Amino acid sequence: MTRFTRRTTAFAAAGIAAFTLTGCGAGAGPGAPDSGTGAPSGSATEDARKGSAAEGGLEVGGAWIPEPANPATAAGYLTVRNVGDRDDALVDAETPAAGTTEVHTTVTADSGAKTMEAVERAPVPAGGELVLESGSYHLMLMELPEDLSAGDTVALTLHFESGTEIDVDTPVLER
Ligand SMILES: [Cu+2]
Repeated sequence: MTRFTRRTTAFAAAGIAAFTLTGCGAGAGPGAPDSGTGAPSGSATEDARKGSAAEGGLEVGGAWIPEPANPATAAGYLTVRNVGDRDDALVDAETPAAGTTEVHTTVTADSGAKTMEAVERAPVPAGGELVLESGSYHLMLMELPEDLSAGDTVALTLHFESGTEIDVDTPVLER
């Protein structure tokens, strides 16, 4: 709990706006004409390049990282399908490609401004799915030791509340 609070504070100090515009894609809209429009469906070619893996009743698909506009941070998007009969939740993620990886959600303030917050769990209900995408839950990769470019592959490990761990090779793709 302490760690969570401290991270939230750190975001405020570092400037949430910068992350919002460059890290998450949460600010996609009129000012970002190149992002978002085809994201939910994507092309068949692009989908084939995305990462997938399965373990313990959980299936991960459509894993990808948009090539970061800001070299300091990157977002990770994927879908987790729970084909088991037990509720689960994504609680953590890690990769050698980032010093810190967090599970974030996107919140809309009364003003309409979108910011993001670290969460301790993102639910994956039995028979349901968790979608990590721009403007919603997503992974936040921070403190990148090296720049990520389209064509790179990131070894991502997802940790679930049930104890299940899933490794998924996640490609960096152009936005
Ligand atoms: Cu984020």
